[in-house]
Amino acid sequence: MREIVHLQVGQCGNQIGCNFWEVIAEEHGISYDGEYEGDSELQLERINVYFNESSESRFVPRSVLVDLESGTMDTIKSGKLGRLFNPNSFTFGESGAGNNWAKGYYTEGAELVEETMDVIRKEAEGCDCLQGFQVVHSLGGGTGSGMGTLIISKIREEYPDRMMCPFSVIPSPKVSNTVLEPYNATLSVHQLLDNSDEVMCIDNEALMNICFNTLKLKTPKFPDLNRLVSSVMSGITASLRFPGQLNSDLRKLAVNLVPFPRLHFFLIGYAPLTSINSTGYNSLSVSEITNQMFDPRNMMAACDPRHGKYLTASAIYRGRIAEKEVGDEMVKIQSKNSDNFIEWIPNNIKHTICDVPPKGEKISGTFLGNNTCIQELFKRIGTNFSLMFKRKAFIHWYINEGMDELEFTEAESNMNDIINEYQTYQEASLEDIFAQDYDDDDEGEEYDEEEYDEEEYDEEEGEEEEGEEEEGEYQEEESSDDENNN
Ligand SMILES: Nc1nc2c(ncn2[C@@H]2O[C@H](COP(=O)(O)OP(=O)(O)OP(=O)(O)O)[C@@H](O)[C@H]2O)c(=O)[nH]1
Ligand SMILES: [Mg+2]
Repeated sequence: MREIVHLQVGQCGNQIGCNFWEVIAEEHGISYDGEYEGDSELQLERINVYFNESSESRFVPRSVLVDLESGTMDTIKSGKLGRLFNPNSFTFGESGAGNNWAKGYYTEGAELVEETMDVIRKEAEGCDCLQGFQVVHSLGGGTGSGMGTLIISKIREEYPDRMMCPFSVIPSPKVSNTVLEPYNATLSVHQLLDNSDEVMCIDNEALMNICFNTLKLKTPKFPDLNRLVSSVMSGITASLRFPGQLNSDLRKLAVNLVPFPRLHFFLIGYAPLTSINSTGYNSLSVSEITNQMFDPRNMMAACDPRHGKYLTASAIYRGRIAEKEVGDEMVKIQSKNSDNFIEWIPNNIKHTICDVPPKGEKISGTFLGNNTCIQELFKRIGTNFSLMFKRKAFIHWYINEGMDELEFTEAESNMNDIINEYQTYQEASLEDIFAQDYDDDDEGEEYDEEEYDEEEYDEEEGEEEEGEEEEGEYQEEESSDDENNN
């Protein structure tokens, strides 16, 4: 089995993480006591991707829960999921990171990280064929961002060939008004650029907009935002958790979505978006679901895909849907928005169908896009970072934890670089690429470097995936068994 180790760090990470477990436990027929009470073989077929089966045939989430304050953990333990998690999978401190990334990365977090790594190692060692890690955390506070990215870098060191897939919550002044958030988020993005393979960007600003404008909630709270996140997380992971027409894993997802190693920050979306009261009342057609999925209003990052270009995209459908119907819709949406797709990556939308629909819906769609407009998100944070950093405001809090000011400068310029890279690819036309092939000496430097990286990346990912894509469905299903055995 291709197992995933899940981590949830800090308050936000733990709140969203628990929502995720609630949703997937229900989808797989697992009670909050860890007993199987389901009614379909499909629920158990790939259950090992996220759950360990204990000797008393209890199903236990392969989850590591971390926070620098104990309050979050106490709430979980006394809540409805309290008995679901393994008691040994909680690691926590007492003092918190007080919104300070440096406390999470360099001081308080560094003290706890070895204990956490022990728990992670134990989970990883228990796996038959670990495919990778997913981490849920916020980039705005101190623990999820600082300690979260510290854990990510430690995992990268120990498991360099496993996939790292963070679900990162991006701060917005519309949701919280902590002044240090642009610092914490920029320092985190600096880390995520190097140490992760695919980042699902969850932007609190967009979640808030969806709650106001689409769900018509007057005073949205975290549970409302988190319900949106758990729908999309359940959608993204559906093709990993259930057998489907195309079996999928974290690496295949990345191979198809990431054309250049640094450009791995995804726009995610979900359809149908319904408030809790109207779940189950609407039944949409595949065509309506598709249109909603590609609608900027359904995107969970406050960036407009019409301002950028899709390098790649992936659509995950759930429910009993015919392959042909989805294929037709994909062709339609791509030709309708052809200006929006980069011309030098042909066939850049992939789709998968998972037969099992989410609870309360007949069909649903989850969208993953690698769109150059994600730079708008980085610009929003980067601008606020620079405003404060110019005057060195609040820097002493970080320096006091032993951090060097140089790290701020590096993080700022790394963020600017990634913005420029997205912009360069957005503007690159087919002609530029051909012109560049013939013109090695001037101007080509940046592309050359990227091309080199890309080749290296392909090699690492192996030829198997590439071959599969071309050979189509049957091959893919067969070869996924091979993968399980290696
Ligand atoms: N969507 C969502 N965002 C949250 C939630 N809780 C906190 N946030 C956001 O996360 C950021 C604050 O991070 P937290 O996760 O509370 O902080 P932490 O990781 O516990 O770190 P410290 O408390 O500073 O040690 C802010 O941007 C909040 O808006 C949540 O349940 N859902
Ligand atoms: Mg906290």
